[in-house]
Amino acid sequence: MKEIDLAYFPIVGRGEQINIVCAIQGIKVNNLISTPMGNDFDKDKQAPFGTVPWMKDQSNGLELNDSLSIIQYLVTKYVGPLTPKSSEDAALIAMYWGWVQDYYSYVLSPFHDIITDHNEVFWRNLRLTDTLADGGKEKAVSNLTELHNKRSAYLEKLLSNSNSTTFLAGEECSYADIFLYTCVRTVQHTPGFGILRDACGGDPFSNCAKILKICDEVEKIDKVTETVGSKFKECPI
Ligand SMILES: N[C@@H](CCC(=O)N[C@@H](CS)C(=O)NCC(=O)O)C(=O)O
Repeated sequence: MKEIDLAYFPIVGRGEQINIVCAIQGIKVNNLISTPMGNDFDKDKQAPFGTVPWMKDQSNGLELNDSLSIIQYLVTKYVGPLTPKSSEDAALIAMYWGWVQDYYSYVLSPFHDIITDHNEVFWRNLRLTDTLADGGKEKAVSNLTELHNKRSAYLEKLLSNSNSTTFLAGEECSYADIFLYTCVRTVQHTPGFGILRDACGGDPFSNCAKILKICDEVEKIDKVTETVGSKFKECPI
């Protein structure tokens, strides 16, 4: 039985990459909407770290509460197109996924606080004090826009300098490409990230031809577009 319960929020965030990975690997997903946005799952009581994504494998009861551990488990346990072909590939894919995870944590997540008007100081790692304390929302948007430009330029430069491959770690799409894709399209299309698009005068990735090309390649995979549907336009973030 290839079936998991997956608790997350009704946003693209860190959850949609897992839905896409499952669709490609042929794993059925029972989506649970977590508090505070739904009542299928209480992240503060049921997730050991108090965060989502959280998953439970129906076949063996394994519970995981971290997105990288979830994805690596799924592509290793349930062999399919996204299973790395060698130890070297596995390491490179995890490294590129790590770039996206950092970009998410340091750029997208603080933007979420601004977009959703979140003002609880101890929400996560005092990040509100990093981005909002000195100068308020306007300064925070300007700082985060600069950080977005810096972080995306590093990846773009690496991709431009390295041998040109279709995807991040070679000729085959990996779970890192999928997370890159969901984050880039979130920034380009979701209503909430209009704030970053405005700050950039249009597409925040317009100077990132290599990154955009990879996203276009990911989008050619039917299971990706079938899974995502119209979420980039409909989800707030
Ligand atoms: N390292 C974790 C980070 C998880 C995380 O911060 N999740 C956010 C949503 S994307 C969350 O649960 N925020 C609510 C909270 O921290 O209470 C992962 O990648 O799974």
